[in-house]
Amino acid sequence: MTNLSRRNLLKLLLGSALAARLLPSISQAEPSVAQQGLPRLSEGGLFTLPPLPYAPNALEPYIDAETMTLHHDKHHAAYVNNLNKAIAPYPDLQKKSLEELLSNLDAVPTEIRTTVRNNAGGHANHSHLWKTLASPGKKPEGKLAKEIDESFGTYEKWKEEMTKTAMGIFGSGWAWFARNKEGKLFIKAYPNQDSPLMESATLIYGIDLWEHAYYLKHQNRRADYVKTSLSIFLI
Ligand code: MN3
Repeated sequence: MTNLSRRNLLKLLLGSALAARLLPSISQAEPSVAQQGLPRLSEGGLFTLPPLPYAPNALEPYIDAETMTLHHDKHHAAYVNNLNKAIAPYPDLQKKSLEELLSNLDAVPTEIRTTVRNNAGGHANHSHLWKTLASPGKKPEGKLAKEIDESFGTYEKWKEEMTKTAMGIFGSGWAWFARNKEGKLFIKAYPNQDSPLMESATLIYGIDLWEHAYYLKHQNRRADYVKTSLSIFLI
């Protein structure tokens, strides 16, 4: 090997080592889709059901395994399947993320707009929910805890506001704690599977007020379920 080619080889090796070191920071700088951590489209243009990030019984006695299994394997799966069915004839829509679909529903053809609203919303809301249920008794920490105090007074007041919002929902819907695109925290009720993503907000924590989320365990005692939900989330 000549000196020149040895030098080139060295350069190449150093270059790839440097690239490997830089790669993690490049991937961390991905846009909002990755930050929200919502499922992306597969290469085939289909949405897929993300697996539960824990065993179905992991949150007992707070959430029973049967509810968790039905909720994820049947209800969430149905939103994914219905969304895929709706966008199947529209190759352009199959390139869009959940955020892109939901934040610009006017770009969705009228004949499937409600179906996409309900099912993309259902897919996004549930995908986020599974990731935030954990660690009983854990409270928000650090910057978010400080922001909650600034925006709502205290963590207890924030809980009261979440409870009031959740209990005020008539029929099925969600109480969402989210951050609007200006960076402000808010709590708001959404009907059906509507999502703060429709307003380009970032999801933080949602309480699913559909009866399928709690009826097996709590029956008509929605207040018990809301209290439970507020005791087991991890932000
Ligand atoms: Mn649900």
